[in-house]
Amino acid sequence: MTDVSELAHIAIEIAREAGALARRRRDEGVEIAATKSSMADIVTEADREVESLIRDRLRSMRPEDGFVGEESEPETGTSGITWIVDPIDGTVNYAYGIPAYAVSIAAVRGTPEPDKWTALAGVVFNPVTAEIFHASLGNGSWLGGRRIAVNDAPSPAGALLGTGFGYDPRSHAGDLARVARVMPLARDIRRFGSAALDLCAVAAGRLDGYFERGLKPWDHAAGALIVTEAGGRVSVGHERDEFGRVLVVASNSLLFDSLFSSASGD
Ligand code: LIP
Repeated sequence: MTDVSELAHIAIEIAREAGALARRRRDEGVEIAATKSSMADIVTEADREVESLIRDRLRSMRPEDGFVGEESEPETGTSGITWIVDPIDGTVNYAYGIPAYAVSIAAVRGTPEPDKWTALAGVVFNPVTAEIFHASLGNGSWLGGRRIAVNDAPSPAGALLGTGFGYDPRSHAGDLARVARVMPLARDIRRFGSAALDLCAVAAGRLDGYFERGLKPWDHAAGALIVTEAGGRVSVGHERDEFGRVLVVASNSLLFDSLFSSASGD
């Protein structure tokens, strides 16, 4: 029987060390190492260095587990557990010095694909605010030592919603059309620039809901568990748009169906 609390404890310890490294490198000055899917999709030397630290720590603490990270080749383990890692989620914020980026580490059981895995533990750590969100399956969601829950008291003013836009400029018209469809539900929209922190904001009741097309498994693996363990609902879609992007929707249970329906219309 897997001790999910132990997996969360390991992820918390490593996320804190990795976050401290990311912040140190940010303070020293950030170098763009390369671009990926588009000119806007950047990777920094720190992304690579932080993921390497996380991978090394996991290899020594959990040598039989698999690994899937944003910046390095996947590795299949023998334990049935795989670590899904985004070393610095909110990379563009990080490069610009905006204090909204996070280390995201999740442990999942089964095939490491979002529609097949069972998330067991998730940690999202913002090293600038020192806020660490964490959850393990069946044990609730926490911000540090404080229990958190989604906001299930809808405001008559409407929902405060988070979203994001893809790196491919060709996808922006569709993204904006999606925002227009969702707007009748909203009092306002926030675009923080880190999916992991957006999902944690839903879990903590700082956002009523979040929707975005184009996330990768490492963007949402930890945050999605933190939402569901906080009493929320999360959908990671199967159908892909013309740019191959799936839709992620997360919110409290009261808002979910209407948000999912409006955000899915494309
Ligand atoms: C980012 C997400 C963000 C999304 C960006 C990008 P990255 O992840 O956190 O919500 O809008 O397009 O996917 O690239 O910083 O790890």
